[in-house]
Amino acid sequence: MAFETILFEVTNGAARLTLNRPDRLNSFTVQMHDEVARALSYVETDPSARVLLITGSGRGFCAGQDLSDRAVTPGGEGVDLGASLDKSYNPLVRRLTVLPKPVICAVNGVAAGAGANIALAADIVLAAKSAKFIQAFANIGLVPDSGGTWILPRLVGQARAMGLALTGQPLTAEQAEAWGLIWRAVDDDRLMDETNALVARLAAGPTKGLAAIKKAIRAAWSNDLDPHLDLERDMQRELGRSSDYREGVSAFGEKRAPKFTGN
Ligand code: T3D
Repeated sequence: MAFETILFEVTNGAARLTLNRPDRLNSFTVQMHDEVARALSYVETDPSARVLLITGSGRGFCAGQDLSDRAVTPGGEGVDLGASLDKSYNPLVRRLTVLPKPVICAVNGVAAGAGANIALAADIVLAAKSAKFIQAFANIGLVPDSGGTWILPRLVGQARAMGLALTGQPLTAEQAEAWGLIWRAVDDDRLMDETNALVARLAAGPTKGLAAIKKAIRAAWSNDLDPHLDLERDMQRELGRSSDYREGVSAFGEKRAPKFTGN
């Protein structure tokens, strides 16, 4: 696959997608959305890709929408940004959250606007300590999109969600970790080593079981306990028939590391 705005490879069980417009802090254009969508289609269908890593090149992770693509002037016409969300941002967030494989995001630098919320749509977020999360939307008269107004109050509570969204103030990676917005803030020079270790661990994991964990935890946002217990039962029933479960139990008994195949 040939790409111009992203880097994409699948090696050792892991798909690695790098947003690659560093001069524009990896902000999204129509072309970049198209290329990310094509890469995601590959990850969705290729069983050899058992985990997806998303990161950015250069000093930023992603500055959201490329504003130079929005030809608006103070006295001019407005634009239908809902169409952009329908076509690009919402499908991307939906696909990341339902992908039956773990999505890891390594936030290497500033994550602003939709860039912040696409990062937060990942299942595990690691960030360099120098990175910042900015709900930049209020600065340009918009509402946090890409799931921002949905995920923020759930992860950090209403008071902090309101503060972040209404002021657009940057949140440091360390504060984001302390608030429960992300998994871990790590020293900048350790980010990719720590991310790669996590990616390797998950790529060698019991893929079906990991997919079920992801699905169950995400479903918990909207389920009552009773149906959720039924969901766990149904998942466990299916996983009990998987070869990775049999391998995991056998390996435990034999005091060796399991060799999961993802089946
Ligand atoms: O439109 C729709 O489809 C609706 C959906 C919207 C989703 C959204 O994401 S809306 C929010 C869009 N994003 C922003 O408003 C963020 C804009 N950027 C910034 O506020 C700042 O750049 C940052 C806080 C992210 C980083 O600041 P700083 O000082 O570290 O870097 P900088 O100097 O501002 O940016 C570096 C370069 O990247 C600069 O270009 P230059 O001057 O070197 O030629 C800057 O213009 C460019 N850049 C940064 N963000 C964007 C961008 N260019 C286009 N679009 C951007 N979003």
